Amino acid sequence: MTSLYTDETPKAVKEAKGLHLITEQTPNGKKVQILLEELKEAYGFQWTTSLLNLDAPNPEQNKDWYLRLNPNARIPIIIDNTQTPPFVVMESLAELIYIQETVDKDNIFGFDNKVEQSEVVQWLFFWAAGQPMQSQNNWFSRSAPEKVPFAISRFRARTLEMYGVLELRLSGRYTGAPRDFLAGKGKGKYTIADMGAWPWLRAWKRTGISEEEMAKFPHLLDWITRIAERPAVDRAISSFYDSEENLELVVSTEK
Ligand SMILES: N[C@@H](CCC(=O)N[C@@H](CS)C(=O)NCC(=O)O)C(=O)O
Repeated sequence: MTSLYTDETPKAVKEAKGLHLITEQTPNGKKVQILLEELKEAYGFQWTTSLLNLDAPNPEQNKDWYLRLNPNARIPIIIDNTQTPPFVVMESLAELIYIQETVDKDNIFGFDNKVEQSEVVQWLFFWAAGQPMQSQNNWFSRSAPEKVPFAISRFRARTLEMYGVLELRLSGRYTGAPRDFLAGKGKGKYTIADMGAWPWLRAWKRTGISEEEMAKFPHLLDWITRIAERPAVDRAISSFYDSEENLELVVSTEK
């Protein structure tokens, strides 16, 4: 039987017990970090973490030991060592669903009710499709080797369109009452649907959106603040998950 691990796989990864997270302090990593920190607070849940320096000269995510775990060469991933054989989950939003379904027994961050849970899935899918607008906007406006004005204005407009959809949902314009969170009856409940989108939305300034443009989304701004105030979220975006700050957790096969 082929193994998940090779001789090259860092010890911290292959000897991990329980749930092991491989991440870095980026918006996609933060989604999963938030859920795990929330579960720690709600249930005392424990897991272990490894960090990858994504910008290293010879980055680990492109090496065989990592591609064996995630052919998409991206973080975050989780490895559930309570399964036999250990089970890997890639794609941050799929990881939120897997962890919520397996760890959150009381459905604190999801719903028993299939109709409300469908809203969670709808908003996760919405954001899975919307997020690339923001990441492409960031790449074309910050990293592209040449300026392509058409691409910048296209992705910027599509990012603002996505923000507008979230604003419409939260404003309650068509339901008569504003909502606190994306999914669930009434004002909604804080769930993985919010955790999946929040790390990108909170970074609106870095995306180049102006205060004036953002002022058109007052309910979205309140939602960003509401989630930012949670202690688990504060821990999830702390330097603990930053490979430049927490060297002890960094895994590398470089000599
Ligand atoms: N759709 C993936 C995207 C993951 C992703 O793009 N991760 C970035 C960091 S935010 C990454 O690993 N980049 C490393 C690289 O591109 O080499 C997810 O949601 O998990």
